[in-house]
Amino acid sequence: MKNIVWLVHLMLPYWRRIILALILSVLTISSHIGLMVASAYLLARAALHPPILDLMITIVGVRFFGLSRAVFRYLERYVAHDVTFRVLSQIRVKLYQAIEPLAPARLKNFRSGDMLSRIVADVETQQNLFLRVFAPPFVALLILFGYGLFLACYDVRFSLILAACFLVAGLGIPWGIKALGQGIGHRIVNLKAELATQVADSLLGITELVAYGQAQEHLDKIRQTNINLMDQQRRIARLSALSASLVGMVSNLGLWLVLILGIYLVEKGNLNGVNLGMLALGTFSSFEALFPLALVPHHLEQNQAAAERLLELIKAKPVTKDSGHLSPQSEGLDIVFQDVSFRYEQHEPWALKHLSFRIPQQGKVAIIGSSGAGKTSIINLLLRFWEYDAGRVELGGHSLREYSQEDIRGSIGVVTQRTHLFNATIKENLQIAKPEATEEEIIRAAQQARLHDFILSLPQGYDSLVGEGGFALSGGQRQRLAIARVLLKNAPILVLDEAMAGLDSLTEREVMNEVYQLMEGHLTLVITHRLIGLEKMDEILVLDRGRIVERGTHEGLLEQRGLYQRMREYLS
Ligand code: DUT
Ligand code: MG
Repeated sequence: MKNIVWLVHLMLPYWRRIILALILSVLTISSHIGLMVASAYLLARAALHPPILDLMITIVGVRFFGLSRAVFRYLERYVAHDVTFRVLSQIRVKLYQAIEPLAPARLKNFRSGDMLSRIVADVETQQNLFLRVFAPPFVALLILFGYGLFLACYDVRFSLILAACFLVAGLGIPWGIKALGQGIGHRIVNLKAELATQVADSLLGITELVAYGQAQEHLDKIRQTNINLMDQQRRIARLSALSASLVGMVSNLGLWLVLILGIYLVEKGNLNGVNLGMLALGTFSSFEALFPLALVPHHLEQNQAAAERLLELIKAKPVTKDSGHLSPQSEGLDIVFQDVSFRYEQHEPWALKHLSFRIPQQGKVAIIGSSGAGKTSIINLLLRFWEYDAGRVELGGHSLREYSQEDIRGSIGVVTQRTHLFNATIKENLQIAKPEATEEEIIRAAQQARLHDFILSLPQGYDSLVGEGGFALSGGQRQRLAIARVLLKNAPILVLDEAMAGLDSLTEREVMNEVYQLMEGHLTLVITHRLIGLEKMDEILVLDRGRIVERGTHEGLLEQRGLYQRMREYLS
């Protein structure tokens, strides 16, 4: 229920349009009733051959209702959908605002297909909320009340018949349909998510699936989920058909009851026979308001299930609190880690244990160590993607927590281990770092990353597309694009996490020299497996299982004859 309250809350700002949509909806059905009533009355009166002038008003009525019904229907659809899409866009904005701070720590447990399904399908499901859940009962009630009053002018027993039919078709049938279709709404929402997850997974891993001959198995799984989803949808279709025929039966019964009562009243002289057909047909057409009611519980269930999944994202708390207001200066930034311990999840082993080191303002520090030693974790803390459990991290003399997260990230240029390139042009991929960059700046950054010549060799130059995830480029070219990107950003702190992976030694040296020259006077943190260019470092930290096991300059470490020396020997 809580999730529906949340959705209603989002609808409240549009209450004027909502009321307008409801009024238009009532007017549409009223026009339908009016058309039937006026036509039946006209036929009955005309059969008695009255002077034509007597029929004039009714003829105008028939024309008016015939036209107004179409006009009101159009306006009602227009306004109702307008409200619906406004609410959907509200939900999308709220969702995006909630998701952004969750990345990457909280989102790693969501599968990408599932996320996609939440963002697309679950949001879209909410378009039924007003159109198929909230509006129909209101409209039905207003019609019952309005037409009930009209009938009461002739005999109150007509109104009672109408009320009884509305009660059966508006409450009884939906209740029965709900009992028959218990849980289908939930299952449909979950199966849709499952299907999206399986499809997204297979598409992302299609190369591996084909290479390992597992494509057919995956296809079978997707097919099975699809069959399950179709089963549920078929059940809904069946229930929908059943409800339509039941409501149809009730309407016909209502028609008959009104006729029988009418004939009785005409015989007793309490009702003018001319009105008989009009009352019966009017009653029959008032049941139009009842048809959408049968599936209200089903749609409500589906809306609730989808809203629950949306709220799960919206209510999730980011792992790091973004409550600081400081903004890092462009100079004088040093980084201090003081006895920092950190793990990704409780009960998991520590990724970093009692880590202490300092990188001075203009210092160059390298972190090396075996895979899984915790090198990337240090950067995750620095960028405030994760929260450290103990100790203190300082930037320019203030705790990292005192800064605004956006500003911290603004002052750190980072090449991560897994660079993401967008399926756009090379230029656009570079402009992410600096949207207002000039042509010259872009070219200079590409030259410094030793990428310019390659780009020029492409038929479209800087306007060449890099393909999905940058797959039209080689691994080393992707990496160099990432380096060019970070050079373009020109942040006071530079962090390179395995940035040179995939580059041949010669290019690596060239790029590194260029980068070091540019970073002269800035703080640089380099993570590398390759142990190239470490002579230039002020300090090298050797990490092992989350602890610093050796530290010193290149020469100092060689003299220590420890892990560093062994790693070097092994490489050479
Ligand atoms: N870890 C997690 N969850 C994550 C990321 C990492 O539990 O989301 C664990 C795996 C590993 C440890 O933390 O045991 C350290 O990981 P990190 O990525 O810091 O290792 P690395 O030194 O960067 O390794 P590599 O050289 O392979 O990149
Ligand atoms: Mg790493």
